[in-house]
Amino acid sequence: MAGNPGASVALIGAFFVLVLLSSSPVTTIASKINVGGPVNWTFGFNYTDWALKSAPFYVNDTLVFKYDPPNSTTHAHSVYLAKDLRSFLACDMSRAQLAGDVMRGAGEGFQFVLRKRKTYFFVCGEKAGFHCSTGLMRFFVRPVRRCHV
Ligand SMILES: [Cu+2]
Repeated sequence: MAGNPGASVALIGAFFVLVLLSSSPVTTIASKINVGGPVNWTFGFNYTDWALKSAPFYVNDTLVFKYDPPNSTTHAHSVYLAKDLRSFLACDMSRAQLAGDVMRGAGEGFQFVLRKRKTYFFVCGEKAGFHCSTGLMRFFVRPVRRCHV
């Protein structure tokens, strides 16, 4: 092909510029993740499964828990942090720490930022652990640091 060598060089140059642009590090914007996706924070959804499928979570990501305040048609929900794996597995609320009360999930939802690189054990604290155990309203996440290129 007897093309114009100058044009070819320009094309190759443009190609490499595009490759460089597309492979440049993505700006590290933390994500906002709606817990439970379209079903939000509700009784009977498998949140352990959801968390496994939604991993990885990153430090400074925000979890959003949406749940209606208690009324005549909906049950109350809440967000607690279980003390440790043992309390989490047993749905033992006695040492759990309140994060979002029954009113906090309204509207835009209760937002919880995963600030530390540690394991967070989230549970619904309603009905003395019944929502946690039978209602499957529990999951844990361990956020990781984003890689910086
Ligand atoms: Cu609940």
